Amino acid sequence: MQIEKYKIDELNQYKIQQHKRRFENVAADINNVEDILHKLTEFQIAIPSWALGTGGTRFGRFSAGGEPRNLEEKIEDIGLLHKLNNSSGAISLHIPWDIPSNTNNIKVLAAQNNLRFDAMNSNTFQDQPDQHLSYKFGSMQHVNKAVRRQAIEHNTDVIKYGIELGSKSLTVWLSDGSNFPGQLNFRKAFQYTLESLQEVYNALPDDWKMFVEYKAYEPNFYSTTVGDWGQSFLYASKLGFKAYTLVDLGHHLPNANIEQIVSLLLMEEKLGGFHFNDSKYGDDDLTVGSIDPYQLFLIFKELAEGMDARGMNHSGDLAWMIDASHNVKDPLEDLLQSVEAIMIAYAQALLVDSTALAEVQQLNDVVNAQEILQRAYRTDVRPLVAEARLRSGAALEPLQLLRELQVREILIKERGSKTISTGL
Ligand code: LRH
Ligand code: MN
Repeated sequence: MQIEKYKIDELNQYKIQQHKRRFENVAADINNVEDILHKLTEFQIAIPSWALGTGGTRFGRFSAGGEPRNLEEKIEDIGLLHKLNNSSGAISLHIPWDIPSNTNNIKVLAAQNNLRFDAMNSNTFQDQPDQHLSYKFGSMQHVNKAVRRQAIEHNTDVIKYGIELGSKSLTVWLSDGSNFPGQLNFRKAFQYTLESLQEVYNALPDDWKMFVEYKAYEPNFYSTTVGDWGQSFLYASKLGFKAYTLVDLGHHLPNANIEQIVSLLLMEEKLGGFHFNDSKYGDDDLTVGSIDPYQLFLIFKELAEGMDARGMNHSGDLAWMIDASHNVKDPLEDLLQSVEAIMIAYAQALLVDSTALAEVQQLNDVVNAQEILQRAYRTDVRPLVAEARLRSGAALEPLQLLRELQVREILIKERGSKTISTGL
């Protein structure tokens, strides 16, 4: 399904007076508004190919209908999101869920939808029907060298798909770990995993990056072999300059200070990118900013400050990806809300007066430090984010337009109400 440009212009025309009033009102107090709008327009977030259908839990899955039946339809759905907000200009594939049937056709279709291929994701957390050896007791940590070999070969195959598609990075998330004390020799598991990752690292093209994604628990519930930022940092440091850590917001133990982790990984030049989502308890994969938008703001404040400290390019030097699943929301509406929440947190972070903050920190003026942060956080930056969309030809109100155009109803007519998309 395509959204015609005139449909976007039509709704924008209807909303323009109200928007201009709100934009001029907030812009009046911002001296670097053009710089902020430029940064917002440049900022592109990759959409996970595995999040265009409804997710589920072991207790149930409730299909939304009209779900993409293949990679082509997933690219069309992300193209549709990108048309609406012009901030979703990349797709992150998961192999083997998204093996391209015809690479050239897939590249042409992605280009027609102004999409590039972000990080490729390998999968050694499930056994495939034609698979020789099981990953039941892990993949790269496995005591059996042949299983580790199988996992290494899968990852090098994923790199090959990525090279053909124009991707420049590989995300390795290993579900490896143990469920019971005594089940695993932690040192051997680490060494086997490091040796295996090293072989995959050595297969990377020169201009590629490898992201080592950590996670505290699930599916293993006693130990995880890449279980926290420290372990991921250790692997990435031992592997080489092309290896980085990847921060999935839902992969921390309760009350972890993620913004502090981000600031240190960035300082150590080992922060590769993000899987944005939100959570109240575990790896809930909820809509970004739906549970703790203040934490998201604090993370972006550390990102903006840390990247500026190193003269980094905000949009291109880190990998910005969403990793969420949708149990009760329409996947497209959920993703539009997630992108909006990320853009809002980024815009608020760009409003932080970092010079004034540094001064009050030097004075240990704790009260004013909070005032400076919350002045930015409490600024309604939605008109700035909307103005950036307007200037880049997208919709002032993407979610409203998606609903008014009855996109889900049309997709159900085109694809059927029972289609199930590959993914979690
Ligand atoms: C693991 C994870 C990983 C993906 C998977 C879909 O929880 O975050 O990034 O491979 O979700
Ligand atoms: Mn993830």
